[in-house]
Amino acid sequence: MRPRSRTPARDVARGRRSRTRRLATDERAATLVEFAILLPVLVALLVGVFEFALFFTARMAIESAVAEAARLGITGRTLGAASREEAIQAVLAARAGTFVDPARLEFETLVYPDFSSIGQPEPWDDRNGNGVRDPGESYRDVNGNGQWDADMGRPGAGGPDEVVLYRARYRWRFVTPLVGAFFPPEGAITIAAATAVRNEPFPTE
Ligand SMILES: [Ca+2]
Ligand SMILES: [Ca+2]
Repeated sequence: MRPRSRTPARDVARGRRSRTRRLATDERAATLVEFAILLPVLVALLVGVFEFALFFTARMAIESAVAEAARLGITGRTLGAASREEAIQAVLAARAGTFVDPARLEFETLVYPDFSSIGQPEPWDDRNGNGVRDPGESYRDVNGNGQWDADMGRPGAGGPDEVVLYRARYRWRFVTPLVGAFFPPEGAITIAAATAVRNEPFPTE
C-alpha cells in the first residue's frame, strides 16, 4: 500500500508557517544588531544632553549671581558684612549655585567715570602719533594708581553715582571625557558674565 501522501495544501501551509518563523527569527536578530549599533550612539547622546544641561545651568547661575551682586552693590548696603566688597562676594558665592566652586570663580568689580569709559585706556598725549602710549608721553591717571593703564577701571564697589562693572569668569570642566575631549587641552570651557550699573546716590559715612 502506498503511504498516504500529504496533501499539497498541507505542505504549503507548513511551508508558510516555517517561513514566517524564520522571518520572525531574522527580524529579532536584525533588531538586536541594530540595537547594538545604536546603543553607543544613544548613550553618547544622553551623556551630551546631561553635560550641556549642567553647563547651561551653571552659566545661568553665574549670570544671575553677577546680576544679584550688582543689585546689592548699587544700594551701597553691606547686609552686616565688614565691607560692601565682602557683602557683594557673599551674594555672588551664595547665588552661583551648587555646581560652581566659589573658590574658582574669578570675580572683579571696576569703577569708571561713565559707561562709555568701560574698558578704555587712560587718556594720554600721543606725541609721536603711533596710537600707543610710549614711556614719557603724559597721561591722566584716572584710577589714581600712579601709572598709565590700558583699562582705566579702578578696583572697588564705587561710590554714590559711580559706574561699576561687575565681571566674572569661570572655567567649566566637563564631567565626562566623552564631551571633554571636544574642549582640549583640559576639557573645559570659559563662562564669562558681566554687567555694568550706576550706583544709587546712597549716603556715605
Ligand atoms: Ca605714542
Ligand atoms: Ca592709572
